[in-house]
Amino acid sequence: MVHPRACVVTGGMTHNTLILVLADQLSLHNPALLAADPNTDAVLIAEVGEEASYVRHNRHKLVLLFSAMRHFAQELRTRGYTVHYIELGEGVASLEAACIQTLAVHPARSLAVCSPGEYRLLTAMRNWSARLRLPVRLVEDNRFLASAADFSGWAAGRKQLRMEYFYREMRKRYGILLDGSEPCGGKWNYDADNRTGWRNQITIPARPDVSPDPITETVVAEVNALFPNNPGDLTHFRLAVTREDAEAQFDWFCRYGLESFGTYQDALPEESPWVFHSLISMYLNCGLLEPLKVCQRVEAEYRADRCSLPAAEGFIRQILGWREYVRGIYWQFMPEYGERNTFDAHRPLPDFFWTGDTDLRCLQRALKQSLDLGYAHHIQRLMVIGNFALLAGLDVASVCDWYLGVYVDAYEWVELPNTAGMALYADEGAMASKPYAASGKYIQKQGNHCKHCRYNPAKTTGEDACPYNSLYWHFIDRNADRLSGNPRMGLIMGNWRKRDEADKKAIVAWAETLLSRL
Ligand code: FAD
Ligand code: DLZ
Repeated sequence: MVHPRACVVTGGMTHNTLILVLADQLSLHNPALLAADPNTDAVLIAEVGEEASYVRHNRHKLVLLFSAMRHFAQELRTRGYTVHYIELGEGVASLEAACIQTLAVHPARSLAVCSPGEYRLLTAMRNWSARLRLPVRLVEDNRFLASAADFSGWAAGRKQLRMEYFYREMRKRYGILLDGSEPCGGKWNYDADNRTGWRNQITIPARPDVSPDPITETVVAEVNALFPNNPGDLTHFRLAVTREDAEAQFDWFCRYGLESFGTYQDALPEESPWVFHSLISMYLNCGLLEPLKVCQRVEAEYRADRCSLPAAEGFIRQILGWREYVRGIYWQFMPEYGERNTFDAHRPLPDFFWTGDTDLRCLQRALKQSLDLGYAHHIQRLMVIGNFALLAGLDVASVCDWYLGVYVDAYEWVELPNTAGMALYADEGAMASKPYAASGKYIQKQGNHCKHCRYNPAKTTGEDACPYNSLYWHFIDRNADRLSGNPRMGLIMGNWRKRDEADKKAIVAWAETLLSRL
């Protein structure tokens, strides 16, 4: 293996364009790279302090990105590009500083960068031209299937921006799972077939690991040394850091996971942190995999009779639908979206969010794997951790920071709408038609954690009652004014109103006791 820095070209040749490639843009289809001429242009890839520490990133995420960046630099060099590479140990503070430092040694006539995924960076880059005193071109990120303008066009004049209708447009636009102009099977959505709870029905297959190569091993040592207090247990770093390995992981999923993913998408088993999920968000989000290719491969599995329609549709909906939709919501409403807080939730994050030390089994399992591995599947993020944060009224900004730091796939464009919008309903219903609030009964129905838990999901008050139960009613009670206006909450609000006053008092009082213990 060639050390990335070994190939850095030194000397004062003036490049035509210096192309900055960010850690989450590691694709040969990066539009700034596509326009490049390797004979006259050069690439800059930089590991910098500010990006590595603007939240407490999981160490798995840091290793994934830095190792993937180093491997991508190698790949570009083999394709004839000149790559200037800055490693974290060199102590460069920010992306802007990395550009200044590189341009001082390797002048260029202009700088180009694919538009960043976060509003924070975009705002900074808009000032770069003046600050760096050269033309800076922000090239639209075309690695997504809907641009911000496409989404605004779709959103214009609509009262509600529901994912389902956006998704149908995307299916039509990309000709995915269509028979002529109709959806395969006659229905757009097979969600009802994707919700089976877990009762140990089948064996969950073991996943193949990717063995760390010397570059990854070096990065693991550096990250352990430089980020001793960040979450993430690196004794088991198992992620792919190259396109080939990410594709192999996805291929494994298509062969051994996809069919059961369809059935158990919403399941909460004790037995596995991953269940039948694909584990590809981290690769899609940093450029190692491409969303359209992934959807097309899954459609091909269905067409070849290797998986059912509900499995293929259920998976494609996540990528062609949800992933594109949340990105659309982000760019549609930023920066003000980040300030919203429907329920005025400000309770500080309990310490156990950073340790996983809680005796609520489902929450403990979800928190521990999030901290240790940087991964939790969707229902753990939404209905276990997010639901707890919603019911307990945890501070929206702190919860968002936690999600942004803890997961290997987290970038604000995808994390914020999912956390503030979907999980916490902090966006006043821009995304969800009602809060995803649930009692312990939902968690019991979806999995087998309750069997291993000291709390009883059938009880609402008392030391052995599942805390989700009284917290659920406390949430309903304290937000009754706001929730009563929501037609989808009518039934539940009516049930609460009709309950015996003494019962209601006891439940609210017990929830207050639990909240005071947080
Ligand atoms: P699978 O379950 O196998 O799904 C396949 C793919 O669909 C995923 O890889 C992902 O690319 C896409 N997908 C599914 N649901 C969503 C969604 N709601 N939004 C966007 N893409 C989706 N996803 C992130 O990529 N980054 C985040 O920071 C992130 N934060 C989240 C925070 C909360 C509170 C919630 C509820 C969800 C969040 N998600 C996030 C969405 C989803 O939970 C993850 O994409 C998924 O768990 C990743 O695991 P997987 O690759 O095994 O996904
Ligand atoms: C997330 C991240 C991290 C941890 N480190 C770097 C880095 O050192 N250099 C870099 O170019 N990008 C990094 N990133 C990704 C950026 O923060 C990312 O481009 C934004 O989050 C926008 O999506």
